[in-house]
Amino acid sequence: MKTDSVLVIGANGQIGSVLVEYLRGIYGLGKVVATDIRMPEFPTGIFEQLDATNAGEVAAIVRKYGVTQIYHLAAILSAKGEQDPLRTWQINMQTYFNVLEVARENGVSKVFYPSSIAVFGDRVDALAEQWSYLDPATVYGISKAAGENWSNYYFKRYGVDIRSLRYPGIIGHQSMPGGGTTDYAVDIYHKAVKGEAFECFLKPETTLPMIYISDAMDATVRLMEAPAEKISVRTSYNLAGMSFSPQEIAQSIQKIIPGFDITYKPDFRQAIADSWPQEIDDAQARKDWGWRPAYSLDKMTEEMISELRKKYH
Ligand code: AKB
Repeated sequence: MKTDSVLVIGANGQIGSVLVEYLRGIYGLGKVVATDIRMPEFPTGIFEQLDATNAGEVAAIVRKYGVTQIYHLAAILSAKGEQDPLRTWQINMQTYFNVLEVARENGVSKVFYPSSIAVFGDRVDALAEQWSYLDPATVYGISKAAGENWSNYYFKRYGVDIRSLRYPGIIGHQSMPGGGTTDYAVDIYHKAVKGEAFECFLKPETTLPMIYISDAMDATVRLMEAPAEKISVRTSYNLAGMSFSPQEIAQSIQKIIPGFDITYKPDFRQAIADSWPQEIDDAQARKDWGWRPAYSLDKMTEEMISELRKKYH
């Protein structure tokens, strides 16, 4: 049996595929166990197929590798979740309960739970504060708000050291998101670099909180490495990178690709975006564990375009 391994559940996803490499860079190739419901085409390092809705399978992997930290990234996101609300609830909650129980029973020392800006709803106007009211409009948001409260419960009742961030929309060049409302902000760069026009499913002025993938990785590991006494929020920390609208990201792209063209055809995702705040106050994260984002919209645009040009040209 190996010991002191870090388990990533949902390793093929937008965040998981980048986080696995990031964690391997920190802890070593042999210390990070990547898992997903499907095997990737070209697995690297340790990779196990895992159906996280199956408690026995999760427990077997934890015991096989002597797992001491779990990053639980498997979830159905906001837009896709609305197509089948009950299945979304069942998958998002069952997988998390399996993680919570396996952590409690096996003395897993730390768990990372990704929450989302989707926990906020209509009661929050433009700016979401750390303790703003949570009235999520999507089943994904409801499951994340519930997961936050279960995290707090397992910490208080059983002492499981669970840490969590409310991720804004994450933008990165390495992987594609799937099923989210903020996904347009990744797709738009791919279209721009390929020289294609982009049809946006949100209105031009819809401002949402977003973060660049490098900042998201830094925040995640910074939170997980912080001394326990610095963690004052055991539900989930607000996290901010930047906020922008589709027309602002298009203008940022046009500074580098002047001929880039965007059109707008809002669909059902507009209502989801309208229920979310435009800005996030992350003062508590800054105070408790020294969080600071490094990327502005233009800095992110420069890096996204330069990385995607390497991929497509
Ligand atoms: C989504 O759009 O559903 C996600 C999120 C903000 O959690 N990217």
